[in-house]
Formats: sequence, structure tokens, C-alpha cells
Amino acid sequence: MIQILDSTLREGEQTPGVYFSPETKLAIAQLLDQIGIDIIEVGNPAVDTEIALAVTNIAKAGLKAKIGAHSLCRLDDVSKALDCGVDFLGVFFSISQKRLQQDYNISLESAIDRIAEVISYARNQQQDLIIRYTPEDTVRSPIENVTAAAIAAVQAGANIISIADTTGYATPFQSSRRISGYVTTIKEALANYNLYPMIEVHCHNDRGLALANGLDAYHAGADVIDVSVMGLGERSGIVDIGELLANLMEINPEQSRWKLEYLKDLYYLVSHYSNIPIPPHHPLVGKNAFTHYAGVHVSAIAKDESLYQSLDPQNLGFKSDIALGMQSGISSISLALKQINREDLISDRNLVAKILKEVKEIAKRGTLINIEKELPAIVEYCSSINLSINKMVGIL
Ligand code: HCA
Ligand code: CU
Repeated sequence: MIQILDSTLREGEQTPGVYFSPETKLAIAQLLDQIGIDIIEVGNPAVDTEIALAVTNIAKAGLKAKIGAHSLCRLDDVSKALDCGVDFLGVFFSISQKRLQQDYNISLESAIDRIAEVISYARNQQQDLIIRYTPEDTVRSPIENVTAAAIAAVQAGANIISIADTTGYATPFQSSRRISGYVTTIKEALANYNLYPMIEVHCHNDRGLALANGLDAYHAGADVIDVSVMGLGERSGIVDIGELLANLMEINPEQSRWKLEYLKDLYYLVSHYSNIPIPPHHPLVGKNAFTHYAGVHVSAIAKDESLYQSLDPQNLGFKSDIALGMQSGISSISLALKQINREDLISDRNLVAKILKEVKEIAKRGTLINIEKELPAIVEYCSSINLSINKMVGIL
């Protein structure tokens, strides 16, 4: 069964400007746990003592999820991570030719020795630790390097190999760049050595393909997929948690174990503390995700919401809504009047037409109309004009 690793607290905190205090991290972790996330990657304890504190607190919080630390491939960093009492450790070290030559200045052999040394150290320190090794930038590294490093890592004690699309380079539409190809090839190469680690994927969104690549990997048999809330992370971030879960649940309803009704609280919490607004058109939790606007749409959903909705908002703790503006029609006004308990006015066609005209005038100024707050005043204004016109007509 597919497992989800959430990295909002690690990768997500690598979003420029984002900082979560240890208290906020705990609150986010608790919601992730309620949703049913399997692994929560909290951060790299070697980066800051406050991160070490956050990891320790969450590891002690009694959550069902496995709690993880992230670490450079260094003995003292791993040791700091293990001091936090984690269930999971992610060690990353690139074996791409470019990185080995231009950055680390070491040979592949010494890189592999170092990976094996660090992983065996972690394994010896903690027998029940789940250890993940990530050959960073996997999909731009020679596959021979990846498999050699993966074999050594698993032999040294790693349980998971993560295929990282660190720069969002993969695409399901070009065979040499498919992340699913890496899942299959790495699984087969390891199986030849009788090694059967879990395969994880970490997909960045630089080309807007993170979700597509995550699902492509899922089809190829990936065991773990990395996500974050709002897809937060370095540059354009990674796979968005809600988008992935909603899709997985539809592709495979037997796996419908996630409590999507908590997503709303999770996104609101993360958005608040990251100071990053949820885009209004964000799937599932955006303000407009279940809001219908154009007249044709509103008149159709008044009869049956499913005519313009393929998701049930109730499953996500939302209700369908309508918006008023330039694109509205008569039925929008009728529905909006119902919403403010003024059904009595719907039969007055003249008045409804005036309200619609006024709504359009306001919309042309680029102002969003709040139905609850502003429609009553618009109704009052239009009623007064309506009344005086009726009077005039009466006089004439
Ligand atoms: C990073 C890079 C990383 C690591 C992923 C992993 C990536 O920010 O350290 O350790 O599994 O995208 O490769 O996020
Ligand atoms: Cu990343």
C-alpha cells in the first residue's frame, strides 16, 4: 500500500521567507497525523538547535506517523538526528558526475564508501530505524552511479531508496526522462542482488509536473511519495498533499484511508504561519474551488451541482457557493437573494433586473461582492429606485 511522506516541515520550510516555530510545527504534525500521513519529515537537526528541539518534541508527541529527521551524509549530523529520538532518518548525497566533480571533488568510489559508512553507523546506532538514502538529483545522474550507490546503501542498512527529481526535470511524456523508468530500473537492479528496499519519489515542480510525475511513479510501483502542504519547498516546491491524496483515492478507492476533511484546517494553519496565501483557485481548498460564477454555470448548478462539479465539497468540509459580478445572470441574483433570505423578492422581475445591473456596475470597478455583507444594501438601494419608478409610472 502506498505511503505518504509529508515534508512541509523540512522541504516546506526551505521556501524563502517561511519559518515555523517548534509549537507551530507540532500543531502541523498533529493535523498531518489526523489525516493519516505515514511519515512526517520534520527537519535537519544539525541546521539549528530549534529544529532539533522541534524534531524531539514531535518524536515524543505519541503520533501514529513515523517521525523523521533529514541529514547530510555526515556522521556527526546523523548522530545529532538520532539524539532526537526519531523513527526515520533520511540521508542524502548526490552521485551525479557533475556534482562529484564540480562540487564535492571526489570519485564515485569514495562517495559510495562514505554513503555506506554513514548508513552502517546509523544502522548500528538504532536497529529499528527506518533509513532512507537519496541519491540527490537522481534523474540527472548516470543510472550506473545510482544503482551502485543504492546497492551499497541497502547493503549497509538502508530500507528505502528515494528517487529525487531535485530540479523538476522528469516528465511522463519523454521516455528517457520518466520517473517511472527510474522506479522500474532501480527496483530491477536491486532485485538482481536480492535487495528489495522500498522505493520513494521526491518530485519537484519546476515544470509544473510534480503531481503528474508522482502519479507516474505510483503507477510504476513506487512505495512512498513525498508531498507538502500547498506544495511548499525550494523554488516551485514539490507535490501538493491535497492534490495527490484526492487523486490516489480516486485511482484506488481501496486506499481511501485519508481523512480529507482535515485538509482545510491543515492548509489554513500552514498558510497562516507561512504567510503564504492559498491561491483562490487552488484545487480542493481554494476559496473558489467550489464557487460558481458565470450565469450559465449558476443556473445549471441551481438544478444540480454535479453539472459543474465532479468533486463533492462536503468531503472536504466545504459547501458550494456562488459569486456575483460581471458574469452573473438572473439566476445568480435569485440564488443570492435566497442566500440572504429574501426569496420574497425573486418574483419582482424588475427589481431582480435592477439588482443585476447594479451588481455589474460594481463589478466593473473591480470590486468583489460579498453576498452576505453587501447584497442587502444593494437590494435596499435598488428597491428604493424601483419604488420611486413604480410611483412615477403610477402617477403617469
Ligand atoms: C534538499 C534536496 C532534496 C533532498 C531530498 C531527499 C531534493 O533540499 O536537501 O533528501 O530525499 O530535492 O533532492 O530536497
Ligand atoms: Cu527537494
